[in-house]
Amino acid sequence: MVSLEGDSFPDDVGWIRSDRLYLAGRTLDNGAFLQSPRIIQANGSTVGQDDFYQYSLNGFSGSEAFFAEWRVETTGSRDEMVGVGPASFVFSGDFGILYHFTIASNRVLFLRDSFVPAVWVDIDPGVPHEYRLNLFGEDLYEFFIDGDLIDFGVPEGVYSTEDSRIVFGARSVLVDSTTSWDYIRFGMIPEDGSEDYDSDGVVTHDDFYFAQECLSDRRTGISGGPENNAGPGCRFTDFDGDHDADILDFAEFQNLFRGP
Ligand SMILES: [Ca+2]
Ligand SMILES: [Ca+2]
Ligand SMILES: [Ca+2]
Ligand SMILES: [Ca+2]
Repeated sequence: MVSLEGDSFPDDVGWIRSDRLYLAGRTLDNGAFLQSPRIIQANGSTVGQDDFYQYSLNGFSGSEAFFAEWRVETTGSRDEMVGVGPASFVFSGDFGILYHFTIASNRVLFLRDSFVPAVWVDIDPGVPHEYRLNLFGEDLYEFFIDGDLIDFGVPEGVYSTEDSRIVFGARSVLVDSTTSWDYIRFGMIPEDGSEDYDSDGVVTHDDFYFAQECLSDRRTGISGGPENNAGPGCRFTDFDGDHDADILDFAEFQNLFRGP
């Protein structure tokens, strides 16, 4: 499992920063990684800044159950989408299969490739949203926003393969914008009820970080507490299998807990 929690710059924790001509400003703020591309004048023309990062999925190639989840908010409107802005998150690679997300303040575009219909989704502006893609080999892909299943189907092939990589970033196309990434996480989907988020076979403090998050109901996309559907990202901590993440599940977390 790889996670970028917004308290470090991506290139300090294993991501490769793309070499761009007009790099956007960036900062860390209260657990979020912020990118602030601007429209600038350069060499007599108007250009938009951008900033992109990539991470190789080589270590995950051929996974039977792979997920990526990211929580992001951006100020750029849907007008930016003509130039693949303001924010994008891409399951990329050198060959055919890909999953491509363009995210604006109030709209999301999900593309698989040019032969299948694009999926457009309106979202509430001004709040972060949680996005998640589950990939089950050749059998199934599932796309969620804030825990709601938006699109699913049979993939055109297995992802990831040896050339696969995740790419994300922000770009100004027509206007200045700010994109705030609360986190980006990806890896093997942990077993339901295992309490082992990072699938390393032991329940430790690293898993606690994610389990306690699932108990919250104060953030968009997370519905902790009894009788709520805790969503696909919290199945690992739903020990009793009733779809919620509550104190009963957490009691089992404590039983399995093996220290830091
Ligand atoms: Ca964060
Ligand atoms: Ca673990
Ligand atoms: Ca319960
Ligand atoms: Ca439960």
